[in-house]
Amino acid sequence: MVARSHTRILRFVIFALALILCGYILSKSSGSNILPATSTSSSSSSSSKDGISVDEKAKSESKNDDAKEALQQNKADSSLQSPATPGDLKKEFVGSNVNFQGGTEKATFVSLARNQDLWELVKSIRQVEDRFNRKFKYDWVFLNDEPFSDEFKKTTTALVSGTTKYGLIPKEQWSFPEWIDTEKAARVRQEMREKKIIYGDSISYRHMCRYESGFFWRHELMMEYEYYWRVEPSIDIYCDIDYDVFKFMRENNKAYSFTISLPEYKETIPTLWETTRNFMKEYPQYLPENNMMDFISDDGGLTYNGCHFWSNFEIASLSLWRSEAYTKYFEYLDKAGGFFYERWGDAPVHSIAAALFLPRDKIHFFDDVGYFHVPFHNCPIDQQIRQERHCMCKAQDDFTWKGYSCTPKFFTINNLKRPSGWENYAN
Ligand SMILES: Nc1nc2c(ncn2[C@@H]2O[C@H](COP(=O)(O)OP(=O)(O)OP(=O)(O)O)[C@@H](O)[C@H]2O)c(=O)[nH]1
Ligand SMILES: [Mg+2]
Repeated sequence: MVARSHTRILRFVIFALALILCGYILSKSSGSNILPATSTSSSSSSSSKDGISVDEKAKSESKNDDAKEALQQNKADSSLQSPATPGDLKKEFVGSNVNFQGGTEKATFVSLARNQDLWELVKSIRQVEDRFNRKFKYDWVFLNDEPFSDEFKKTTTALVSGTTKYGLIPKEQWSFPEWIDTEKAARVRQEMREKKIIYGDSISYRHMCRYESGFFWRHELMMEYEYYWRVEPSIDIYCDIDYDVFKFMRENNKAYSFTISLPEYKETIPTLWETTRNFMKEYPQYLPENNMMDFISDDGGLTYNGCHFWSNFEIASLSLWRSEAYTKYFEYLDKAGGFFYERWGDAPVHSIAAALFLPRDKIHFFDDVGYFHVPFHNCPIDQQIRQERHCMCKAQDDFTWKGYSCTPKFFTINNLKRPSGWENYAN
């Protein structure tokens, strides 16, 4: 009798345990479906053998294979990402209400300019104000290697709805560092002049690229801000922007954004990638596992494919440049001398850094602002966006889906959904 009741209890316990086990398995599988993409990807990649850092590859005998495997892993991880299109992210529209009390982010516009750039910059400012800033009234910082003229200051202050600030660039940030062999640099400029490389013979262009790479974010006027939007002379903003892009960046956890991407002119950066690879070998800790190496390299980091975000438009977090990783990276590049011995641009430097030092989901493609800097246009091909935002551009001019653009690659590697009909704008 006792033995029979024991058997019954034992059977009951086994049955109960089986039920609990089933419940546990079910809850695990549904739980993984609702996990945010980043945690899903990091948990899956942590079980993988390695990440994508070149240094890790260097540790192994089969460098190339490891990198390829890591690249595959990254691709697999990115397929778990959401949302489906860049436009699906959270945006708080304020409409075209110019009486809106203004933006609340610690953010500013920033323009590096010469006094003679004034009237081309005025056109840019006027459009940025009309399309966006008259609603949000963010500050505008102007930087120059010479003092700004009164005309420059008066004219721009009258146009900007926020507070304007004018900064002088310290001489040591706009001159040859002492470790640069200026004769060697002069020989390179002469060679580039003969090869007719654009800006190849210019000293000031090189200072500009070095400054935008390593110093604008350290200017004392920039210290109080967390985000910036870089504006150059002679650009166009094609569409209304009725939401606070800085707030958008913060709320969606974005650190870098772009409107146009394309391959760099290789003659200007012969050793930039080699120098970057050496940096990665020395500092593998700066590369997060879910970085975007596959945007800038098609062979797992062996070579640079030249893809870069066109940095004449940038909305980004200053913390990216202030980070230890980027500060060290810039110093490393600066010491290598390529800003002067070659003609390294701030666009490939920023882009390589963003792709390597950020988790990929922190990089955003703005598909709805409409932008032009000679000679490329970003014009939303979605007719509804163009009409709703009063865009003044032709979809046929949009560069995004053209063969030379790197943005299709950005969509592919991040598993983003392309707008319908993109094929019609590919040629
Ligand atoms: N203060 C200062 N600003 C400069 C100088 N050279 C360029 N800039 C600014 O740096 C930014 C980039 O220079 P751009 O001449 O537009 O360079 P780019 O966009 O590669 O070339 P473009 O196709 O000619 O526009 C712009 O905001 C310029 O106003 C300079 O010597 N001094
Ligand atoms: Mg320009």
